Amino acid sequence: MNYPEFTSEHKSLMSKHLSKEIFDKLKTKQTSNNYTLQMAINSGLKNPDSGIGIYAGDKESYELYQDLFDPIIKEYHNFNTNDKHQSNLNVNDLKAPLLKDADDFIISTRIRVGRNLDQMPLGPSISDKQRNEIENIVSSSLNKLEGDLKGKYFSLNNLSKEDRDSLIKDHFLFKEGDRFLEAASLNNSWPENRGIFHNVNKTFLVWINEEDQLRIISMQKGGDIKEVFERLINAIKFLEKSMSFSFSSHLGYITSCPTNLGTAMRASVHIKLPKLANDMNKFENICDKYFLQIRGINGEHSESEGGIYDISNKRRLGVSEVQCVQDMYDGVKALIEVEKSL
Ligand code: ADP
Ligand code: IOM
Repeated sequence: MNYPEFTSEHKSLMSKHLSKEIFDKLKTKQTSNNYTLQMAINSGLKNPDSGIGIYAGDKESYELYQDLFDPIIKEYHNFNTNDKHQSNLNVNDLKAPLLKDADDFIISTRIRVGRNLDQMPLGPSISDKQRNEIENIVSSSLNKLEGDLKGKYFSLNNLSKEDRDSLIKDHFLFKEGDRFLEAASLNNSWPENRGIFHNVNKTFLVWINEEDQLRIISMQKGGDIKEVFERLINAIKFLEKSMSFSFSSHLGYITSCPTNLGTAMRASVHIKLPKLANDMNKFENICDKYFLQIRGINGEHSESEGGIYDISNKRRLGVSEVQCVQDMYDGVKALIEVEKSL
């Protein structure tokens, strides 16, 4: 492979940080799972509008291709090569009383973490057999849940097209045919061994074998952020009893996309901010101040509709889970104050 010809269309952090010198140093390496630099950067090359444009195929990728991953991690998370990650899953440390008038603005709250099994390579380099094993391990553990979290696992193959579409439309299920994941080999053998577990009222969900092997999700209508966080913590603790997740003291939970390293947490609200939407400069400045990211109404790479936005924490590495949720809560509180004043 020759050094890629990046054009002004390439917006990703990968295209920004992949110099010819780094490329030449890394281009012939491969991890013990045969994951190469070419595989890692394919998504960003095929999709110039990628935000990051690079995926790890295994934990080892973050070490072997460190010359490229580290500056990307530094820029996205403000996290240095020798820094240590920290975790805090104590809900009592979160300062998030119900916001006044929250339900006039917040439509729903969702907090998810990504996880990958310790003994497996990451999604971009797992085999069909390993994907099948992961589905069996995770779904059989989830099927043992009792109480509020009790539910059922549905493999994509056993869901009708109609049911799949309606789960996607209602924001419960990952979308199909994502071109970023496709180019990262994350959609290989689609839809085999992918699926969703959910409890009866769909406040607790787990996606299996999408961008990460598990996306553990707690969500509900309205703005009770603490309740959503508490449910998520209970679910994580339950799963940790029967499986061990890939983790390092430096990078925290290991995920296929470097944006998710650390806590792998995205705490978000769907929120109506039609007045702020008319002044995107002001909107973005508040989001930057509180370390927030703005997404559209159908998740990453989608547009807003009707002045409704998906607002979430941007920092995930080097800050604890409590801090991720606190960032979102503090920022959302500030956004609501400004929206009310306009
Ligand atoms: P992820 O959150 O796992 O990074 P996406 O950004 O693609 O992935 O979002 C996945 C789905 O979750 C999308 O349908 C998105 O609209 C939905 N979603 C995200 N935040 C919320 C929320 N606060 N309330 C309801 N749905 C949400
Ligand atoms: N997490 C991942 N889907 N995303 C950051 C892709 C990208 O835009 O590069």
